[in-house]
Amino acid sequence: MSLEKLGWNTYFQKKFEPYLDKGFWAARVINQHKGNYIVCSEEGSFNGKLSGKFMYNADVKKDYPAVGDWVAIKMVNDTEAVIYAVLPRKSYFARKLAISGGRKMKNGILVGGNIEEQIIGSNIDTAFIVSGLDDNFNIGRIERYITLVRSSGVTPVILLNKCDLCNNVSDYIEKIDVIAKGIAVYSISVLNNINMDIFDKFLCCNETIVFLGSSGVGKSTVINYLLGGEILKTNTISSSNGKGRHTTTGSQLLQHSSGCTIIDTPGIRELQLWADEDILSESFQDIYSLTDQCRYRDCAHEKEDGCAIKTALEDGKLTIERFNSYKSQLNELKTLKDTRKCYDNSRKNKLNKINKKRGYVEC
Ligand SMILES: Nc1nc2c(ncn2[C@@H]2O[C@H](COP(=O)(O)OP(=O)(O)OP(=O)(O)O)[C@@H](O)[C@H]2O)c(=O)[nH]1
Ligand SMILES: [Mg+2]
Ligand SMILES: [Zn+2]
Repeated sequence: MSLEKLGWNTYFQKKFEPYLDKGFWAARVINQHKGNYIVCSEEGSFNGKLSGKFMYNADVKKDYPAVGDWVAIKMVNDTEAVIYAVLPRKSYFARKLAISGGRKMKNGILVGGNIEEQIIGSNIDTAFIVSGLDDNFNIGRIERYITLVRSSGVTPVILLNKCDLCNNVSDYIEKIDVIAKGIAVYSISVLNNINMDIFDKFLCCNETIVFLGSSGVGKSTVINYLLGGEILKTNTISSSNGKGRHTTTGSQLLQHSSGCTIIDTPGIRELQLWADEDILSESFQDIYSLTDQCRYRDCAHEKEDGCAIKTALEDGKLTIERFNSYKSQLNELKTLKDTRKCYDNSRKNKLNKINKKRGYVEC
């Protein structure tokens, strides 16, 4: 298997230089379950385990290999390898993950407890945000995925699947156009083979594409179609509540005959954002350009005279749903910033204590 067909390029080549001529091989993580990894290299696939030193140095979840990562390995035998390092990521998606008690949901945001970044997939070029044109359609959720993708510097593409179940597709596309200016939107039906040729331009050698979206929208079904076989498990939607059961339980990287790599991800029930507040100026460009026109710089967009947001809401140029989505994401990212600060401080204290015990001096 050539490394190029796994997505290798000059960026990773450069990052691999410290490992060259030292008996290391470059490999890509294609599957991960707890402490077990499957990695793929020029020599084939191996079950990978982390080296003792790696585990000793890894501090937070983000330090561990994730699907899509390039790693430096040494082979033990025909089937096993040891992972020594993760090469710096070109891009990655992370969501907020609760890692300890004391947390609760408040207005849809996870607050309290300790949190960490959980990586869903890495080294990605294009992200397909999939939504079903059935009961699943939720504009607020698509807006959250857009923020997630944009904050990773990856190109988003919106896929509205199951257009066979919908007779007013153009209404949905119009709704998307309002929230996703400049992002390509396609309606498809994988079961009825409608518009499936849109993928031709995305399946390029050396590129990595990922499918994101809630459970049951058809991510694995689309990937099976592209791969030309029933490679991934898919499932019918439970008839009682119209919601998909979680069929895919972990991210997985697959290879397409074009040389493109495709990552399938599990549906996320409540996507909790992990990003900096600044990213909202991209996801909500329309709102930011309105706020620039408010008379007062510190306008709270409530009762102030000369508030451009208020005028746009009255004129129907901005919908209240869109404005509420913006406020809720802003609130969530502000809360995340505060929680991260507390968490980083407590981690720093813990590390200092450990280092003192080991005899290191804090500088
Ligand atoms: N009507 C219709 N059903 C579809 C279409 N695409 C997928 N489905 C059905 O949607 C259901 C869920 O598909 P999956 O591919 O398992 O969904 P998923 O997004 O991978 O779900 P998770 O793995 O749980 O995240 C299956 O029963 C599919 O047959 C489509 O274009 N039209
Ligand atoms: Mg799936
Ligand atoms: Zn205002």
